[in-house]
Amino acid sequence: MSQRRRTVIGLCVAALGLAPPAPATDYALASPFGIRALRVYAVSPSGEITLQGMSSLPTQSGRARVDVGGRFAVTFLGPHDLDIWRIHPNRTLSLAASVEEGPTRRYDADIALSQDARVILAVLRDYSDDSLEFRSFIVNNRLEPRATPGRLALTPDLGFLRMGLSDRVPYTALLTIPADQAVAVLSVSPSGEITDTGQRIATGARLTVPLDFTPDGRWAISGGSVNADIALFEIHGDGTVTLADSIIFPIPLGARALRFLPLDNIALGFFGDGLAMGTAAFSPDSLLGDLIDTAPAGFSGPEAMDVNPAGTLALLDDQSGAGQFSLYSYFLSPGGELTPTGFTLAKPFKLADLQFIPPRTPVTLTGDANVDGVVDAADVVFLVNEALPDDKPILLPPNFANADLDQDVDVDQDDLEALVAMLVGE
Ligand SMILES: [Ca+2]
Ligand SMILES: [Ca+2]
Ligand SMILES: [Ca+2]
Repeated sequence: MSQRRRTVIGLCVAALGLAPPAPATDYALASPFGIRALRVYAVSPSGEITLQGMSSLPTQSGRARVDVGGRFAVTFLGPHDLDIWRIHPNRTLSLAASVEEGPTRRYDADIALSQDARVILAVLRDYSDDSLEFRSFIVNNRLEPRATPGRLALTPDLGFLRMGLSDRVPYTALLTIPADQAVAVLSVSPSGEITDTGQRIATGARLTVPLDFTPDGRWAISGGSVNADIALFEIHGDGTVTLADSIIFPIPLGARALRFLPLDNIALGFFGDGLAMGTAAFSPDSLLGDLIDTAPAGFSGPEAMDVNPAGTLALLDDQSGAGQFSLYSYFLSPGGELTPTGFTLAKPFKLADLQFIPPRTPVTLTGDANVDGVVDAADVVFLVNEALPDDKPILLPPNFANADLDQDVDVDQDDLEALVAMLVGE
């Protein structure tokens, strides 16, 4: 293309306002160990980290999962066992719902949120007989976790458990059983019925890193400290799961935290004993490849790390001094190179989990709940049938954005009344 023609196109693009948008500030939800408030940190495009806000109520240490639509987060082992936190448009947090009669408090537990944010799977370990109890919940449009009749009990040879939930099949749950050097495969139906498929995948490694999934739910990674820094699993369309690949890098002490990057089939990890962040290539053809790059970190064993939705920044929690922990930010290139931004934020506590909050799905047409391009009586029918019954799962983010007419991050009777008023021209 000629320079002149390129300039003309450039001018047209500028005139139409189609210049690429400036990078936006990212927000990350942080769950500290101990009984503390949840935090939201802002990370600027240059990597500067600031405390944006805190929940008004504390929660107890544990995993925090964030909805793909950026509408809510779920925490476990809280004062009421399972809490759902509404994420308001200004990124403040408020408690939306709690499971008050949750499972009896036991010491070891984990929680998984399906990739479509509709199903929560909780696992609790009972130390009296070393059994596991699984329970499922459906998240509805008022952000309430509705307990389903789905239950399952297992008594495997236990270790420190990690559980994740893929949208494949749907849904397929992977449970790492470090003591067995294995992964168990469970099946969860859209209505929350839990089945042990009986599949046990020998990994030859004690996997202790929380599972992460590609957006299509097909690939999962975990990792550990013996025989596999990264283990890659493929979840097939028929519900079977295979160990596709595993890899050890010449870095001490294995992986502590792993994430797929949203770009270019690269996985990011925190490896070693405070040694380094690293990136590794991954592709469906060649599977796990070489370590691409490393960058310095603190000197502890962090468990909290995440990548922003654009795949341009990573945030890591690590020990940084006597009794001090810091958040570190890194630039990520499309090719997987890591560069410290130079920005850190010190704090006196360690994080159990860290998750970037996905950007809010934009409203395409206010009131067009069924997303067919028009606002009419069919949207009233859709709300009445698909959104308002308490046992219906939360709408997918594009439907939810259009259906939440009053923008208070739920779809309820008020939204239905607003839609009806809009249609009759009030
Ligand atoms: Ca419609
Ligand atoms: Ca609403
Ligand atoms: Ca409301």
